Amino acid sequence: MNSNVFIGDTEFFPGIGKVQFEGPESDNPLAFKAYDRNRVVSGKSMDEHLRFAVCYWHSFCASGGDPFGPGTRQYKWADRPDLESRARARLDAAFEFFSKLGVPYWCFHDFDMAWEGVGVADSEKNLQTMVELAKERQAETGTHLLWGTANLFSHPRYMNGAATNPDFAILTRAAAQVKAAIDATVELGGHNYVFWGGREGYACLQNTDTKRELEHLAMFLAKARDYGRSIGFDGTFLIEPKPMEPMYHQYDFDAQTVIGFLREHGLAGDFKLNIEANHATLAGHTFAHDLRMAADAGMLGSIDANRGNPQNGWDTDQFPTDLYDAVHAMLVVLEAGGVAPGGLNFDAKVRRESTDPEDLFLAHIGGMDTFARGLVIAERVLADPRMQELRFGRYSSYDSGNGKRFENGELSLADLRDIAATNGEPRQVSARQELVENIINDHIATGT
Ligand code: XUL
Ligand code: CO
Repeated sequence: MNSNVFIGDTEFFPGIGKVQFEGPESDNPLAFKAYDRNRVVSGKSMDEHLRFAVCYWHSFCASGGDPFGPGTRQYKWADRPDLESRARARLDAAFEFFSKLGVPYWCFHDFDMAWEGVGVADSEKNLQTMVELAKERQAETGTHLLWGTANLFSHPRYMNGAATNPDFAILTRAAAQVKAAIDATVELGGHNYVFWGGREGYACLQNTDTKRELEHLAMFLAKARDYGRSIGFDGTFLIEPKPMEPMYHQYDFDAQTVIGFLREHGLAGDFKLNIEANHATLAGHTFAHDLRMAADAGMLGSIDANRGNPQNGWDTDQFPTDLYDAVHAMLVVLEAGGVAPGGLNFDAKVRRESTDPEDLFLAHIGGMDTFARGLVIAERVLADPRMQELRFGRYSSYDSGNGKRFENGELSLADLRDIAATNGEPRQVSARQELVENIINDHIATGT
């Protein structure tokens, strides 16, 4: 990475230099306290484990608007006179930010990086213009693309869905966008391509042919996969589960729903899951639950790192600062052997009341330090023999004898009945949940 303080013709974050690791004793808010990129944890550097990415949409497009009022942040790139110069300045600001933060990856949607044209060809041209500039900026700063995606949910034409729209004409527009976004992802060397089906679902069950819509979705994904492979994309396709919002019900409800869908339609070889914390909690799970379900299926592809607000039920996309959550997430990631070629993308936005450019740095520094700490603590928890015993030791009755024969499929239901009848009432075995929780807290308290 070069040492330029800014990219292009303007410095968008003046007064802020490269963010450095200063360690736990530092009181500099613009320094990392825990994220020490080359520190080795569990045999790999923090960078290799964490693969942090900054998302384009929340950080450089959203200005803080909510359903009750407009944006609160004044972006320097927003006062450029036309759409193209605004998009170019925004991209320069983004790469200045990536470079100063020292983050290795970024992620984008087609129309947060570019702007939508008057038709398919015009939109493709706009995206291509921005891809060329992004390619230069990637090379100048050493930032890589974790994933690209197409926004198939904001434009009013997608109000009834994209790949699951009852109107074939809309599906073709979605296909055009996905084709161009895959082209852009490949051009920029992206490691993954994401599908988040925000409008793929329904608002009213009685006016929806759910069976046909799901078949259309599977066909659409298969054709996108075929196209990607045909142009040399060898990365992972990712589905990002979310149960609701904006739709009343979304088809990609949670990890297990998506795993079942991918297996049913023969897509499991090319597609994995991008698990987002706040989506898992919206589905009534914990973040770690959906990570574990994906990991158990061999389909943990990537992570959208954020958090919700326990007091309400929507997708607040807050920066992940909850250490307990991060420890539980990293326990799954470490056990799964990592998320590469995925990473940890901060799909998170600073609060509407956080209006200084510096807030964007503080938010990312906090998220990166939280996961770095989570990683170090998770390594210790996994290395604690008590934890292994408390989890895996519970299943020791299946390790030999009849338990093993059951696992091997050698015992019938009648055989199981006979074993039960001979053995009498099984002895009670405590699950020791409180001990598990206490041990994890002890490791957290030991620090990083
Ligand atoms: C929406 C969301 C999206 C996806 C990409 O809740 O998480 O930003 O990550 O489309
Ligand atoms: Co997301």
